[in-house]
Amino acid sequence: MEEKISRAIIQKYFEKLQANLSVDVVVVGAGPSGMVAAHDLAASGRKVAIFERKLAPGGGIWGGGMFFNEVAVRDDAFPILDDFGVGYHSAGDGYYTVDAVELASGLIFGACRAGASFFNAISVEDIVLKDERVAGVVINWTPITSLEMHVDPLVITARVVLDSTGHPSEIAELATRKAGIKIETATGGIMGERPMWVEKGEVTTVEDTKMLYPGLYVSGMAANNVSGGFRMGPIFGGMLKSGRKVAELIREELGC
Ligand code: 48F
Repeated sequence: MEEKISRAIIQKYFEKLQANLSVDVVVVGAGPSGMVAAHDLAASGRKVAIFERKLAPGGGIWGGGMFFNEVAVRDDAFPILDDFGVGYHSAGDGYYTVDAVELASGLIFGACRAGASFFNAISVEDIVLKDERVAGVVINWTPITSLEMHVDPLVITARVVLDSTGHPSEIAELATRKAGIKIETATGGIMGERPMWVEKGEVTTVEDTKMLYPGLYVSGMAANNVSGGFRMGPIFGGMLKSGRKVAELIREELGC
């Protein structure tokens, strides 16, 4: 019995990893924008692998606002919440609250059920850059990185990589710093997130969701950081809509 359980887990995990060595889309970061994008792309038949540094996917959702585990949305988020079966409750003045745990778990389950493969506790530590195109990611177990063990990584190739790493926009940062490439912003580099302005931030997050360089897209707070957008705190409509928009852009490129 003991051996069977271990064998089943090892076999299934390695099947999953091998099946995802080359994919249509790598999503880096399982926050709200990345998970909506992973869901939409997988639902339209694309092969999607999502790598998350932490043990639990969900990014900044779980903590709500300052650990109060509720987040806010406006009615423009309803179509996406409805797709995932996540509920919302009127708070008056056109604002609604969503239980942070229901939102995080709903997005995780929705993306899994649509066919996206989750790989948690794995960090993306570099990109593959070939012939002036981002062509994949370099991965390693998060504990290896955090314990500074000298262990070489492995590589996942992809037609498209999505940077949905949140505030630090880690993949765009790597691409500009290590590869010296110019990305699709006003300066050609990372402009840095601006202070809190909720109304503006909700809009700029979606506007700045785009292709940054051949093979590299950006969504969510990473899009804000890259293009100098405003932060918006625990309101999540912009994140969800950014994920949906980037999936549409990628679908257009991949022709599906
Ligand atoms: O930050 P995060 O939740 O992404 P998001 O979709 O949403 C932002 C909101 O949660 C919130 C907000 C709303 O107004 O401001 O902050 O932009 O999730 C990003 C995820 O990416 C993971 C990280 O652990 C988090 O779960 N991540 C970051 N860098 C890497 C990574 C990396 N190099 N490799 C793998 N995962």
